[in-house]
Amino acid sequence: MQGFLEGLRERLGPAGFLSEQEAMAPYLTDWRKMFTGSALAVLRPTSTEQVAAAVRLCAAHGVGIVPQGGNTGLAGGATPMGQTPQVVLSLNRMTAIGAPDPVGMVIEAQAGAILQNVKEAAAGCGRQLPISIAAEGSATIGGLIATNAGGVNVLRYGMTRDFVLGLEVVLADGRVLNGLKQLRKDNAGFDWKQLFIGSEGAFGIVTAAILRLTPQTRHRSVALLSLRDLAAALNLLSLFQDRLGEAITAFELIADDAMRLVEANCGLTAPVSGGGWYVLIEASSSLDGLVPAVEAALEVAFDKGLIVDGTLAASEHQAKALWALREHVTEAEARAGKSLKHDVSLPIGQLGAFLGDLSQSLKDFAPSSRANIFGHLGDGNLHTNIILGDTPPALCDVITGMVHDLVVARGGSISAEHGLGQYRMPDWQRLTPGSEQDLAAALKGALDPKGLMNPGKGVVELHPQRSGQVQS
Ligand code: 2HG
Ligand code: ZN
Repeated sequence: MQGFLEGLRERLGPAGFLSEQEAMAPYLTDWRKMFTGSALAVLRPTSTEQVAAAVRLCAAHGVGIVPQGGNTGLAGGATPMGQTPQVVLSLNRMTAIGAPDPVGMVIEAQAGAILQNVKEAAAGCGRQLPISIAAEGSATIGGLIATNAGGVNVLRYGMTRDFVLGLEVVLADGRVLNGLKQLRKDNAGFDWKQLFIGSEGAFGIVTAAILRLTPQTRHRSVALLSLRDLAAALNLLSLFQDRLGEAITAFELIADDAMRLVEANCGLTAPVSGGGWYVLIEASSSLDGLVPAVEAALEVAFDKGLIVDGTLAASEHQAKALWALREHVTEAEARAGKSLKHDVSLPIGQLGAFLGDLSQSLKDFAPSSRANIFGHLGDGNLHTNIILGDTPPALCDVITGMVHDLVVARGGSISAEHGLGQYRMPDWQRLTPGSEQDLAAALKGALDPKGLMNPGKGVVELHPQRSGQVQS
């Protein structure tokens, strides 16, 4: 192993090779300290050639590689796991961002470029990259692509996949696939880049991408409303879709309990009296007339009795303050003690029944727990996190398994936008039809026959124990 590590240090230089425990520590645990692993070294290449050289050396020595971007994931996908020898390969020194093309509406970025920086570069030429997540000041383009990240604008713009026009990938044997094309239309053969989007580094390492930009919207309108029940929220969504169409950019749900948690733990105050549920709605457009259209839609909703109370931001400052309430739910939850994360999606029509099942099952299984429910209602994606209270730790797997069973029984997914990582892999194996798992294993066998690309995540032939699922 010493010769192998020397070889890596030689190829990557002293700044690109960390092996001291203290220097490696931040790369070996996720930002929420839910998952911790060990590695022979942390590699920090500065170019695709260096990534390829490191991959070739690892392949020759049978060492696994865990790619890591901003380390902001919630499922342990970028943290090493298991006992096999592994290195972490951080892309955090590959941060180049190309000049945006305002006519072609594209921008090129290396995998380690931070989302916020890419968004600012696009905004500099009057275009936007409307991927919007709370961690955008740290999350990287490579990580977003590897997890096919979602966020609050999916309703209008789609997931990260919808922005990827071209991809450069280092394969498991160290060959480089250069697909940095700017094409919106390319049916010359199958679209191989899709294999690497959302597969969490299990097939190869994303090193750069060409991203699609959209026109900069010039007006936005943000409202916080309280509602009596989920049915009212769905009626409101439908009403807004009828009246505002594609201008609806976000339609976020926050349970009353979740809002109270934000108020109690983050020192913020909702300027709207509670009614069971809150929705935060954003509409945006390049065309004039957005605000009167939103006001008219709200008036109709009030007249129909859908809204208990509400406020429409009168300034950008107020809009940001309303968004802060939604953006602080995760932090408020973390301050409330240990919790289990669930990132589920269901057909929208099944959401109400699912939440009913969940509340009943929690009463039966874990009476001292409470659900923290919020998320992207317009996408059918809710975070049904469970704050454990006095629930015995031994029940964690049972609760998560129960939530996932309820989701699958109603045609849903156990991960809408965060990925499987190492956290959800056991339930994916338990709940996914064998034919789908066989297909995934066949692809893994073809692209990574030695099983060295992000071992245990994305697509897996190991059977790891669920670990570190409790967030404290
Ligand atoms: C969000 O929607 C993120 O705010 C985080 O996906 C969700 O903390 C969570 O569970
Ligand atoms: Zn989310």
